[in-house]
Amino acid sequence: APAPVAPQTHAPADPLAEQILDTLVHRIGKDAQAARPHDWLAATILTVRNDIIERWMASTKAAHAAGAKRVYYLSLEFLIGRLLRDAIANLGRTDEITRALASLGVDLAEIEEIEPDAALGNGGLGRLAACFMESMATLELPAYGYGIRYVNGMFRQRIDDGWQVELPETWLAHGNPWEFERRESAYLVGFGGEVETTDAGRAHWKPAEAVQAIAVDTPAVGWRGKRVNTLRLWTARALDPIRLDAFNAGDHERALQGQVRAETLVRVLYPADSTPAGQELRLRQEYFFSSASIQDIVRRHVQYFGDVRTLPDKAAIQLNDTHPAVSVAELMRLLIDHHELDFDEAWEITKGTFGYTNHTLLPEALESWPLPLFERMLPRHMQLIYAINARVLREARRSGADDRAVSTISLIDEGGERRVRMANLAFAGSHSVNGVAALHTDLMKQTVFADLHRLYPERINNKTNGITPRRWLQQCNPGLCGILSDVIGPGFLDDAEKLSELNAHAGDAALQEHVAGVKRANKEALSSFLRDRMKLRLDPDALFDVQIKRIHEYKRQLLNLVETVALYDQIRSHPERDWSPRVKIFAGKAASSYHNAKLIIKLANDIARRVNTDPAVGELLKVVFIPNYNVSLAEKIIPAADLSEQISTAGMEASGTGNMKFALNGALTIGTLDGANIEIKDRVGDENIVIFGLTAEEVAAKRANGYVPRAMIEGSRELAQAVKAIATGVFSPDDPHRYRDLMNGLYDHDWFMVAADFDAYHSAQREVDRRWGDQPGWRASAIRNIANVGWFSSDRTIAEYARDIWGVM
Ligand code: DL6
Repeated sequence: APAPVAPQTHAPADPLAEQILDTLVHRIGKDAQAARPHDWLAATILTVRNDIIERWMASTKAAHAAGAKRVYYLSLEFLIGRLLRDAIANLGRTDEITRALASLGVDLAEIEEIEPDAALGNGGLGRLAACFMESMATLELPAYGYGIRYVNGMFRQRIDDGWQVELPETWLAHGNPWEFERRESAYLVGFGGEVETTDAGRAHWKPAEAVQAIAVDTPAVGWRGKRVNTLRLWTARALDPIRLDAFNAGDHERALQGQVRAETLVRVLYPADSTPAGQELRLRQEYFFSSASIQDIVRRHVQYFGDVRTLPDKAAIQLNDTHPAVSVAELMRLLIDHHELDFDEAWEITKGTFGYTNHTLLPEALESWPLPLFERMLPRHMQLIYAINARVLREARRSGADDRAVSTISLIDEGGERRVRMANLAFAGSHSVNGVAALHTDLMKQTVFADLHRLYPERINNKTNGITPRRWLQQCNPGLCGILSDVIGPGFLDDAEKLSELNAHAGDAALQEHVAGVKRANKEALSSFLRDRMKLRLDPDALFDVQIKRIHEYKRQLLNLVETVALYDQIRSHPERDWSPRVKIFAGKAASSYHNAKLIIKLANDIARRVNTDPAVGELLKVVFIPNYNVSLAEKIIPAADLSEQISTAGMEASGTGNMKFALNGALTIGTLDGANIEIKDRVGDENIVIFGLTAEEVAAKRANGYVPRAMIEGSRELAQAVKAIATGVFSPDDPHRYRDLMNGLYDHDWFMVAADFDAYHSAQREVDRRWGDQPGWRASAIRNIANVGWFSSDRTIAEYARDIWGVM
């Protein structure tokens, strides 16, 4: 535990310091002498919160008074990370709070570091939702995020002997001063049971089981505190938290069973990320949060506007991937069974209200549920899905679709075990379906949604992702931000596209020197953090080459590792060459059931152990796998990166958002023509990015025409040697066969084209070495990256959603 902060004994003169002290005493119940850092953190948050609450209430009132249309962003993940720094920076109060705390003998930076990282997401999709919350408040849109308040969230990753170990994340252990439980906003969510027909001929669902969803609200503060929106996360409670009859009869477990079952719903974020979930609990979670959210939205609408039929005029609901797709059926159920609308009218309202964002084309990640499971858990929804399907298929037939097209459009997958296709449900029930980068959107039209696109050609549109420049530049890289302000003025803080004014200064030697100075300071800070945490010594003058993201075969950490082995070999064979020292940094979590991803983590650690202790390479090459990648860690690593690895198999990374964060912090990208890399390249220019490898089209053609990876491997000396070294246990002498199957996979099928892209990647890395050797050129490129990626601000993305999909701007 962190040591107690040395207390200041005299009374502070600063009124804000007095407020913090007062909060410490009266809300936390400690005095300055007894307070530990966590107490100071809570007291600071509670004090700042007062300011936020006032703005929050004003924002809500203003939206009501204006009768404004509201945006509802439904997402099973919100990877919000820490909130204190974000909130006070957006309120413009960082200096004032730093001073007040200092007068109390407390260091703001120190207490910020102990704020738990709210890890309520897997990766890009969840972090995007968090950036969107901030941008929606910044653009002053009345918006709510809806999700689940996971008690443990994403697992905490520990690395034991190189292997990933998953531990529960206890982010709520010290309480959560940011949240407000709203007991009055509680809804019943049913499961199972049967559907009866009433005397009036209406369907009446009688669930076998019900839990209570209770709202827990967290404020989302926009830039300059102009607006504060609500992130409403649901927690679950049993209707009867303790069955006293059972308890008194001595059956204590049965007495508490209902509560345990309810709590299970909100315990962990199902750690599936592009791998098959297939678990009943996941479907229960999806319905639980969708039902509570839709009930809340409809209740609010009826309360303020009276007539449920005006819903599309006053509410825009965005489905963040298919996880909340059951909301389409839930809204239909409420409109038909509770508000007594007929099917046609309900269907028009539903389509007018929903928008759906697709985030992946990986077939295994396109959610579908076994029909018997779905029907057992949600019998009324199943009836409605059949009715929706009948309507959609009629429209398809009328438009001339043949049997093949009808079977891919169907909401029910009839090939093999019958399954409910959630993407088709979301597509059918939405007036807008968007991809998250230009290539991804094109591929949506050409592949998974080709037939649905032919049927509803107006529906698919692109909204290239973005990131909030507040967290990903201003807060994580204050040094760089200060320099940019000095050169082009602070206008870019309000409009990130103004960063382009830097282009005129990219060749300025003094600016290059300053930007490089900040980068070096950030690399020193990261090195010192890693020295404390991992007992590792890194050379801040080396090229910091970084790949941090979820571990997945399509993201190709393996390509990077195989190339690292090839480089290691070459350095040893040719020590006389002029190698630029490199630090290869990896971090990321693997889904707990994803064998190969976990093996790739072990491989990174095995390579690190061997390379880092080999005197033949000395400081020329170091390999680091940093455990427990999360938002806070990204905030430390990204500002220190020189090179950003965005090397997915073309056509497989929907967008990527890490690519944008690195470029904004002055790293050059080495990447494939995939996802948003393409749009980054278009903006920063070919000479400021290093692109390599097959295009999406070439990957598809290779797969279709019988790709033979063995021939590729045997045809490349570097690749063959590296693969052989890994396969024969050079890096795993304790278990020489550990990587045999992983390497055989490259020989036999190599679905992710590691072998096919290896030579191109290896040459691209030598091109990176060449550019790094020309430091003025590298620095100018770094500045051009910063200057030209302002467009990737999530403010721009949200403005496009608001204008084109939600109709609120
Ligand atoms: O759109 C956010 C993010 C993209 O940047 C990544 O490219 C993409 O892989 C990720 N998709 C998912 C898919 N999960 N599901 N379902 O996380 O979305």
